[in-house]
Amino acid sequence: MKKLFICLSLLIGSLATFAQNQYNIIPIPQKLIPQSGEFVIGKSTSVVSATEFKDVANFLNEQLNVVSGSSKKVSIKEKGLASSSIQFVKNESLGDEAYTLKASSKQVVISAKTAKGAFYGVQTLLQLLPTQVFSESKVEGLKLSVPNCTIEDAPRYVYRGLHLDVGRHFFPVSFVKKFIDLIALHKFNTFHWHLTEDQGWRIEIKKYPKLTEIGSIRKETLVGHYGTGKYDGKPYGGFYTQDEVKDVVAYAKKKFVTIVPEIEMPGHAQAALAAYPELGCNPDKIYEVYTTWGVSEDVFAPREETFTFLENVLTEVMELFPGQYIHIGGDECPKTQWKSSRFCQNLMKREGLKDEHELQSYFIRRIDKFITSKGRKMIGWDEILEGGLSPNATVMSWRGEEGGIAAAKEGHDVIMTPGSHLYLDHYQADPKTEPLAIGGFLTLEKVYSYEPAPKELTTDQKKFILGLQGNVWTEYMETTDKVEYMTFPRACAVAEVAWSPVSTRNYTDFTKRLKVHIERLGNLKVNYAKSFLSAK
Ligand code: TNX
Repeated sequence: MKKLFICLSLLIGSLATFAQNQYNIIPIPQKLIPQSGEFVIGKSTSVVSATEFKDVANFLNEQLNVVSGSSKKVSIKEKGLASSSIQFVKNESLGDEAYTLKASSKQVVISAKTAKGAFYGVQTLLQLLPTQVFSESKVEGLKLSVPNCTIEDAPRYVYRGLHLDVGRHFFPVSFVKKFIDLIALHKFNTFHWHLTEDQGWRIEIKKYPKLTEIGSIRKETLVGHYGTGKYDGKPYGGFYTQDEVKDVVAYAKKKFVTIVPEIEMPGHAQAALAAYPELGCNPDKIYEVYTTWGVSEDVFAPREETFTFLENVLTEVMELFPGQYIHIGGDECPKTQWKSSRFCQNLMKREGLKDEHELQSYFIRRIDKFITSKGRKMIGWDEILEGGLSPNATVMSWRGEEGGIAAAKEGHDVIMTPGSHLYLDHYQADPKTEPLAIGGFLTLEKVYSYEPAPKELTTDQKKFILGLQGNVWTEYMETTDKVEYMTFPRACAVAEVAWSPVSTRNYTDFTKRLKVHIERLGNLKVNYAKSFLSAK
């Protein structure tokens, strides 16, 4: 009897493991109950949707058509169940980004309150299917089976972001779209597009054509690490036209991704000054688009002409990007030139500003006022705390968490993106065996261990932490392949920290799921890094 019991529990145990092994969803859902049996998508299966979710249902249907080589259409039905079907159902009682998914032998039902929730349900369904469902063409003999289960899911944080610096290196629209696809696949909802830098201005501004005519091209680029003093001698440039930006914004909208555009000020502005030197502290200086990495001392002067220029630029930017947030940078603004500028020193006296940090704060506050007057919200890097935080600002904490903690204590919204855990430009494995990176050392495991709600905050203060973001600075990423290599799979870990409740998170389990997930990335032709596979 005892033996039989042992045998039975072993059998049940292995069946359970078998069942568990089929659920390799990243980010892991809040609640998943495995069930026996499977739903098989076949010739007779129909995709049925409430009108509101038709586009989302189409998105799923199109992918299924690609891999199965069929040309089925989605049918619209508010209620009533077809025999073998995938159904999209409206459920008012769910949260804005939440969904439920029920897979049983006859049907899969995805319920949501919003199309966005339904879209996340689709992302989960795709990850319940064999990984070849992410292929770009028909897969012969593919059995489209979904293991039965009941899932209830919703994100932990409202802001789940991934950032891309296109200033240091420029990446074409086709890649930006692929990046957005990958953002959506991982249930991130925000793409932070870092559009201007010392080394290149990358967005067309109609009122100031020289920003791209002159500011988008540098005459050469540093070779290797800062300090080598070697340059490649090759002009480098690129920018997005406003039509391309509109196209990308529309594309992101379909994937339920909001774009946060970033226009850097008052620092990281050398490319803009190369185009319009009159906006700098020394209008007579010959400014060039920066050819080396690091922090340039050439910054905007806080003159009325500069504010007019920036307001005009931001007006065009706000017309292009409908999201609530506009990022104005604010980081790494050396004060050297402000210190030795008669204009700046006089302005400080006139405005009663006691030092140059307060002058930076004056600068940011004026921009905040402008952005707020247009019904938008301003985000800035944590330096905007120095010299007094602007009333409506959201802070992105990058120099550790201190800035975020201070801002939350003052009642400001915060997005966590500390260099220690979320800088995907740092080395992810032994630098001896890795391609050149900026420095640092950030393993997949360390990213995964990140906890965005600091102990220093009370429960009420923690509510100001809106979420987190992985940053992809591209000084050392010359190609899209390298961007993918540095971003993945670490972004998968960022996604899980942002979406999944702490109680479901476990690194060993994550890496098990990730081994399946990288097959998906492979099918999507993502050049992900494999070093985590050999990490002890
Ligand atoms: C700091 S993060 C910067 C970037 C660099 C990055 C390199 C931030 C607001 N500023 O300009 O690219 O470090 O890791």
